[in-house]
Amino acid sequence: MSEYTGKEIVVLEGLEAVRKRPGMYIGSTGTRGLHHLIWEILDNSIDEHLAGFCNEISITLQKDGGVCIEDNGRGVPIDLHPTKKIPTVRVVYTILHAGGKFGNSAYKVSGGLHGVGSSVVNALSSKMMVEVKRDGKIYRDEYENGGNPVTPLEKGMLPVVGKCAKSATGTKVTFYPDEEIFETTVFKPDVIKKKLKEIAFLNKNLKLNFKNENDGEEIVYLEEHGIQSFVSYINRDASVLHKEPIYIEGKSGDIEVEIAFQYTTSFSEQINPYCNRINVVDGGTLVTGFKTALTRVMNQYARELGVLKDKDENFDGKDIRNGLVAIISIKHPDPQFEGQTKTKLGNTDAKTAVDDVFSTEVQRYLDKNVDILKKILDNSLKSYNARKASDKARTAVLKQLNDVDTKSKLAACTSKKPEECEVYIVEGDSAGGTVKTARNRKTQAVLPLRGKILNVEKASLEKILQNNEIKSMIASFGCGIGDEFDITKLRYDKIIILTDADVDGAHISTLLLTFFYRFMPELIYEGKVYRGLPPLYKVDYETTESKSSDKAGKKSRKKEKRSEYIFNDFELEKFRKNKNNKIISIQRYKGLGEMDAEQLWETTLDPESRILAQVSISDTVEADDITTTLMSSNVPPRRQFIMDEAKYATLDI
Ligand code: 28F
Repeated sequence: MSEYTGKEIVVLEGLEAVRKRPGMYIGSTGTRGLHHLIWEILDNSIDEHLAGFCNEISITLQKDGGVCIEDNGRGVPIDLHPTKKIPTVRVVYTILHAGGKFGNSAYKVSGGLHGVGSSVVNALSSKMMVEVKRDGKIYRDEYENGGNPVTPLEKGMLPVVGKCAKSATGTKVTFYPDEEIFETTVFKPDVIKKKLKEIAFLNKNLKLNFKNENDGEEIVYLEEHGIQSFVSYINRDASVLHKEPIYIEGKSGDIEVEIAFQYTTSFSEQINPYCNRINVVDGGTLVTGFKTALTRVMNQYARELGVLKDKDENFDGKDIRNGLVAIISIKHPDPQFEGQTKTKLGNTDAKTAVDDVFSTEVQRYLDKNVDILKKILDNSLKSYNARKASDKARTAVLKQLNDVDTKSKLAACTSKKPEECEVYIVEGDSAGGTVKTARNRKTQAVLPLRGKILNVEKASLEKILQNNEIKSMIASFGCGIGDEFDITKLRYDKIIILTDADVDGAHISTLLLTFFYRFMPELIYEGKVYRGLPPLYKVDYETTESKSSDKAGKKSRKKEKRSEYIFNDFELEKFRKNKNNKIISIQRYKGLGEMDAEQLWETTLDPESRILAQVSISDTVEADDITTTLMSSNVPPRRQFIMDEAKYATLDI
């Protein structure tokens, strides 16, 4: 693009590339990629908010399948672009990499794709409209079939399509995702609402209006207290050590730091770091700075207040973070995102900045709130003591593990090649027995669990390590636990949880997932954990439908008796509505125990015909949300969740 070659060619060269390889720009052409389109447009409005010119954004899902996003910022400039000789707004929307985020001081702190977003969305849309309000006039540009401009220019300028108040500036974008590109063009309101809630927490006082024209739903997201409310929200069902999350803010050099944190009575820690509103899930320097400062400051207080005596060792960072829920949000002028997924912050100055701001401000706060300080130190001391005790217990347990291995109820498989082996964790001894008979002994191991699993959210590490079911799992997986966990030692390629398709089963399965998530999270991140989905019904029926193997045109009208396994109520309903089938009997499986070995093999064990749902965590907030919701002592949300989960397990196949 070193010389001016005519706008059409430039447009096609840039945007064609996006249409050819959409995955490179938005990740995928599935639901995730589809929603990325909204995030890209939204990012531009948020940048305008960060620059200080926009405090309201509206997002509308239209009946006709389009999405409309409007902000009250300055409006994308409509003047003639100095080198491209077309209106700047058209440059922004039709030329890849056009955008003002490089070297523009107003855009110093911003996330996203550095402005390539708008043109990428245009490239992947069958139709797009942009309306800009500036200087009391409304301008409009329109594009079709992947970003081709269809609005004639008047002396190189966009036509004015209306008037507005001079103060009413802003940008409105409406787009229709291209059905030729996307596997689906149906947006999920829940995904969008969750994102908007997060955006509201991270941008206090930014008003976000959501409207779904398909069902009339309208929601306003506005968080006056930003990340402080975010922490309250995460802890909404947890029991907390102090009522309000502590809020810290400050600046160190060019870097703005905001931290909100609150202690709960649980045994886990959760730190969600954001840099320029981007969730850096793998942490990095900003998290290191926070942890270092917190450990130093708290140990200092513990000495001053005599919580730790001269002879005592310092608190470990982990002791101090037990039960901690924190959001760290920094704004950095030049963030370096590292790692394969670019989700780790690398800037060393971010560590110093967070440490500086946090240690100064948290001391200022805690000096005034000694009651809270004491509660935190007491909490640290408890986990310090528990750790000392469990270090001993852990060594003892790890020593015992080989012992457990031979004694446990694990029915091992004969193959020793992890890549072909799987272990079924089965609810109950009786179902376990059937699975043992039915399985492929070479590659399928079975670990029956008795009764309920310990709720690890509510128990100390010492207790957890004494629990027999948990010991058997650690021993059979072979890869240790917690800090000593080593996934390369895992003996199985798949860990398959097999429970009854009822509420109890869903509960057990969630307790198991909590255990994995807390102590062996890599298992989940690496996609090793699955849920086996046993059928709910067996239907015997008579059918007049011809078999697919029949010769074309020669439909056999002969009645035939057949039977079929059905995995959920929705499928059963569909089956009932099929006029060709006359149902003779429906057997409802109340549990795995009701199936014989052959049925169990066919429906749940045979890799050719079984249905497995891979357990994934795409987002730590959500995962933790689930575990905290479940494990809190507050009963109603827990029950609701288990029911939802049970529904999910039978429906989402
Ligand atoms: C619904 C989507 O995209 N909003 C945007 C602005 C405002 C400016 C801008 C955007 C200037 C030179 C590119 C206005 N006035 N909403 C949006 N609002 N882009 S995108 O500038 C873009 C750069 O090249 C803007 C003064 N400066 C910036």
